Amino acid sequence: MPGEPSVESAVGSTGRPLAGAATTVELMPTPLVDWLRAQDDETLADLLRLRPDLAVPPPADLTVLATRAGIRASVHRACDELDTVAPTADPNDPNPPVSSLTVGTPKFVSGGTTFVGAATPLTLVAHDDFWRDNEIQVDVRVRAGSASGGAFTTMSNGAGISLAGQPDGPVHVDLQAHDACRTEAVHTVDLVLDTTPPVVTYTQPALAQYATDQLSSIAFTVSDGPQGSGVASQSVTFDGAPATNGQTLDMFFLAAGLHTVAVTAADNIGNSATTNKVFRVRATAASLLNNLDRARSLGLVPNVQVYNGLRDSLVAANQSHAKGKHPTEWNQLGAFVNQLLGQRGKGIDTATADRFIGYAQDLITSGG
Ligand SMILES: [Ca+2]
Ligand SMILES: [Ca+2]
Repeated sequence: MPGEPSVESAVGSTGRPLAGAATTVELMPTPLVDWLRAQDDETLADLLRLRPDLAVPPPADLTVLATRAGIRASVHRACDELDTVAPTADPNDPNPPVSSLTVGTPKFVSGGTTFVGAATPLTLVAHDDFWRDNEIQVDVRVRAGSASGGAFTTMSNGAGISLAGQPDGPVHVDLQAHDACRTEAVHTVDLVLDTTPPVVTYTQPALAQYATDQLSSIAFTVSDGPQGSGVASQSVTFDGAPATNGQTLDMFFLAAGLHTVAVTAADNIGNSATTNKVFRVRATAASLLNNLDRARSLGLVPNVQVYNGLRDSLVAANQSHAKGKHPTEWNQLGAFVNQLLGQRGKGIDTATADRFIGYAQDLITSGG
């Protein structure tokens, strides 16, 4: 407007403000009233013929005319009639608006790449040196991957952009702000959408079922994939208790039945998932015999008569198993259970006896 400062911001080749660039403010070199005074009568007559709104009521002088021509409604009326492809250089509105995208949280920036999640707010922000923010609109186009082209959608300044339905990976948001007079050059904000938690791959335990004399371990890798924001955290539990990657799983110390390794991993956007690995521990007549010998060597069966009695039952059960005489095998395992019930806490450690009782009962119940 005449007499008011015009603001000229340093801009890059794309039309976007250069981050950190100095902004210079200077007075318009020629106020509109001076420009009007410099025109001949014919030019002024042309102006009033093209802009009849400036002539009603008749302006008292050129100062009134200049003031009237500089009010917002008047500039709007003038610009509405412009060819938007080649707008004229209206001195009241010399610059197009400048738009950008405000990226909320969760957000993760790494190596110049901005990762966002499904819930990350993306908000249009546009400013102009003549028009108010609510008088600016922004044309928006979202492209996934290497897609090009597509239609723009005109949105209100301050509106949110949704990436719903876009696949994970690179997403490009094309922006073009426009006010009543000027249109910004299209520019692009590059994002990477990450809505997927890291993937857990178990290498151990590898089997669905282990005998009670076997060993395994907890071994896994976690990856967020080539386009993911990266693994931010990971933790593992075994049967609900804290565990570690690489930890040995010694079935001798585990109860019969199902056991669960659970790895919880989150990426840098906060996508998190827990991946379970479930396996069963089940005795065989042979593994029970090995378990008993190991318990003896560990000092858990201090009474040698008790050890020999238990061992006789298991040797008999193994022989029946080898002959395919399973009902006889189960009877001998039943005798083993009764011996344990009679000696638990006496001739054999209580916890070990209870675990062996569970092994034998599970074996009988499963018909193994
Ligand atoms: Ca403008
Ligand atoms: Ca991810």
